[in-house]
Amino acid sequence: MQNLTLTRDTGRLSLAQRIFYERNGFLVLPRVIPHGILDRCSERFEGYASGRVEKGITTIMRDITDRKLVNKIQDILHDDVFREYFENKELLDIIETFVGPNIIAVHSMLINKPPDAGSGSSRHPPHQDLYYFPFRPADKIVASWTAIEKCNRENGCLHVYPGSHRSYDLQPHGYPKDVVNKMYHGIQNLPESINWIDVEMEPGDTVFFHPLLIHGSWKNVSTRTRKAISCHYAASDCTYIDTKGTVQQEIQDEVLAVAKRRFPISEDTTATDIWKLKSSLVRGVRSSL
Ligand SMILES: O=C(O)CCC(=O)C(=O)O
Repeated sequence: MQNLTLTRDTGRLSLAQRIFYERNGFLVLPRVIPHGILDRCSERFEGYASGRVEKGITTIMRDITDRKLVNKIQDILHDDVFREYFENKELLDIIETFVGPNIIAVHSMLINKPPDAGSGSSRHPPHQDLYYFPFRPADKIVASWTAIEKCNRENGCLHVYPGSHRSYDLQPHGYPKDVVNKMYHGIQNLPESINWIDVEMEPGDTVFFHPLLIHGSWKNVSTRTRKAISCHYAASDCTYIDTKGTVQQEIQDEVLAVAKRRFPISEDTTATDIWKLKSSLVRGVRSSL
């Protein structure tokens, strides 16, 4: 029997599925989330994007080229409609396989990806999500990303670099030279020869991936949107790290600066305080995170 270190046997994934995740750093499962939940999330997104729903702590992100286009809303864990997704029992049963029984939702978003406004800004450059997270261990963090609408190459599906969670440590990231949206940092020096796998999905299908997996999403060259809802979950016994002087310092400073501009928070607030405020216990008991 193989030594499996990234998953545990909770009876929810087969051995073959666990081995696939351990080797490749991602796993796609069909029909995890019912369409009714996705329809309600999609409608709620339109409420935030149009300003009909009071945004509160939610961040509304706009396309850098066409500011009318809302391409993402972030920090939506407090919203009862979106919580139907983030706290979905079947979803959390699967998450338990990756992070164990005590689960904190640490980062939440609904990504809209409208048809490209002409500059290529709908592309999300290749990156590792761990770059954004000031806590460890990486192996106890997992992303879930669920298609709300059909996702294919044409409307800018995710693409992944299988096995990169094992072959790459956390890489330096930064803004690429071409046009990208705010906070869309990417890895600067990737080999040209990567065999990207396109993750084409139907509504309700969900991909789970490791935070060191190198991934991005293509430009939307279709005339339709590509909506998806996503959450990162971590074991509640993960611990915060000091990012000062590391490849993560720049992005943590950016997160903190944005929060200080938006909210009346004291000068000594740290990026860790912001992450604590943004996260929410969804199963089991809270500890260090
Ligand atoms: O949904 C997308 O287009 C990209 C999402 C992604 O890679 C991320 O937010 O880390």
